Amino acid sequence: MINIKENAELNILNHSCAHLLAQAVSHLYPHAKFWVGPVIDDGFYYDMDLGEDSLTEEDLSKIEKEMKKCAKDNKRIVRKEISKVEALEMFKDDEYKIDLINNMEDSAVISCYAQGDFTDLCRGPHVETTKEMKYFKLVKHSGAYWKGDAKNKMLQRVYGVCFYNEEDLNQYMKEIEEAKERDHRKIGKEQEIFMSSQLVGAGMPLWLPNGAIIRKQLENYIYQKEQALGYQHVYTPCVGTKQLYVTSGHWDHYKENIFPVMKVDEEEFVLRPMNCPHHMLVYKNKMHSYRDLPVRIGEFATDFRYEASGAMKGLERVRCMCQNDAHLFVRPDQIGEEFKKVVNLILETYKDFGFKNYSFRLSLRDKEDKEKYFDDDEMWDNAEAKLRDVLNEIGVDYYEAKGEAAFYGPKLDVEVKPAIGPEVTLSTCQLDFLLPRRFELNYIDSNGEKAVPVVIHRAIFGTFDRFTAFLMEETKGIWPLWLSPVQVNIIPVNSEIHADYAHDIKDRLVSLGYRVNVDDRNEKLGYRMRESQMKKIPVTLVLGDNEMNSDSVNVRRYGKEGQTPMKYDELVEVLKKQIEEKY
Ligand code: TSB
Ligand code: ZN
Repeated sequence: MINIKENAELNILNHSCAHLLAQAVSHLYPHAKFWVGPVIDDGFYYDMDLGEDSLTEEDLSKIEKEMKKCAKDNKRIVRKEISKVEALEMFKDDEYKIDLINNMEDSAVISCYAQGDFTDLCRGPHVETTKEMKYFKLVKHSGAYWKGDAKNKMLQRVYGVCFYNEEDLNQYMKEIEEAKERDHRKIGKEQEIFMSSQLVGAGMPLWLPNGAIIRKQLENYIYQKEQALGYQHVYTPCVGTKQLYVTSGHWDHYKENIFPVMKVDEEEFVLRPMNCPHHMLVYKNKMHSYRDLPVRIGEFATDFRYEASGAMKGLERVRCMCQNDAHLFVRPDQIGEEFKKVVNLILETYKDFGFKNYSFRLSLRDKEDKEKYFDDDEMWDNAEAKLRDVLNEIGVDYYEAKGEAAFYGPKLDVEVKPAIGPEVTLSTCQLDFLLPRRFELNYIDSNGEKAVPVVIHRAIFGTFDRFTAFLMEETKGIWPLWLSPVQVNIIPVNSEIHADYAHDIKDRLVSLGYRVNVDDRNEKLGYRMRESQMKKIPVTLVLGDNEMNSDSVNVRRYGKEGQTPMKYDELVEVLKKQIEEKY
């Protein structure tokens, strides 16, 4: 989808359209007051205070009509520059504008834009006349707290988008519809993958049986990969003392994301936001020689993070999550090699899942930010250069982002774009010279001296939560055979005559580990076949007399035309191959 904010012309057009929206609203709701109306990646919005009124879908159509009228009026959009004193006088009845103006410097020259009977504060620029806004649409509305703070008044936010021609608008609206269809929150509900309940708490997802099957497959997949790479998996508690996080430095650098302290007897506990401290202690549990390194400690670890209430989103951003985490304890001379192995594991995994739309971000420190990042320029420069070297050696495309590093070191993040909303990080691989020192970790080097290991924090799936969310959107809920909650749906042509045979096939497949359903309801064959397609079950078997008498099945693969007859033994081979190929 085109990024409107980054397209210079569309940016101006959409910004102008936000004013057109405000003008129309001021006609229909004379008491309306306006906060801000910025351009965003997918159009624009305007936050407004409509007093007691709250908007409905119908209201949006009415506002759109009024916007068309205002556009047709073809008023010139005129820029005026005024002083702060004049601005305060001009908007004296509008507490929102007064708030904006008060935040400007006394000597500021303030610009406003007038179109017909409507004037708004704005930096501009704008298109020249209202008539230029012809092809627009109000997309949706929602509530939004003033300044994003839940303690403030809830305003109405109206979203819209504007283009220079009808085709672009139609194409865009089509893409929005498609994005809504593959939104993991929609698929997750339809396919009973996860739910949430206010009684449990916002951002605390409950994985339903279908979701649990998928998650188990993901766990098995990555566990096997990690085993093969020499990882050792552990189980550690999802709480820790406050002191543990003071020691690690998270208390100073990450406190706003940690759930409040729980006092038990004389001890202070927190729900853990990260697993690094636990794994540091696992490493420290015994002596290590330089020959033992790397030591790779892995865990599917539940974490809790305080995420702002407006930021939570299905499984993508939650407060209770499970990381596919590992901490790799390496010698300095092993950093490059080990980092490379992680990047290759990411690439291999993404290939297996068929992901194509992702980008590597090398997240570096901001040299000026001495508060967030520990002060050791040489160490940072070395670490950053090392990651850069490996990426160049592997030959993957990446971009650099200043100020995105963790407080303990630079990292490589893999960014993906969800169906709806801004990019998020999926995989991450982070270099850390700090925590091993804070936990006083060591190993005996080749000279018999104590040396400090370097830690690589890495999560290939990120969290199972976010990975599954992204997977749902990438597959559009059409699961490959190995992940599908139901893999094979068996339909006996006659639900009495062929039912025993259907159940026999089911039992045989189940004994091989397949997830199988028999649909022997007394419904028409065509109806049951259609339903199997609608549920996107990868393999449908249709069994009639011929099949029953020859230990055969008739196979229909989801998304493919026609049916293929084959012997049961052949089916087993085909299924096995498709699972191996992750088809
Ligand atoms: C990799 N200590 C490291 C770990 O060893 C760590 O916690 N890194 S992290 O903070 O970047 O988190 C790891 C991954 O968790 C992120 O890359 C992201 O994919 C995922 N994640 C982070 N916050 C959330 C959240 N609120 N909901 C779902 N997933 C999240
Ligand atoms: Zn970590």
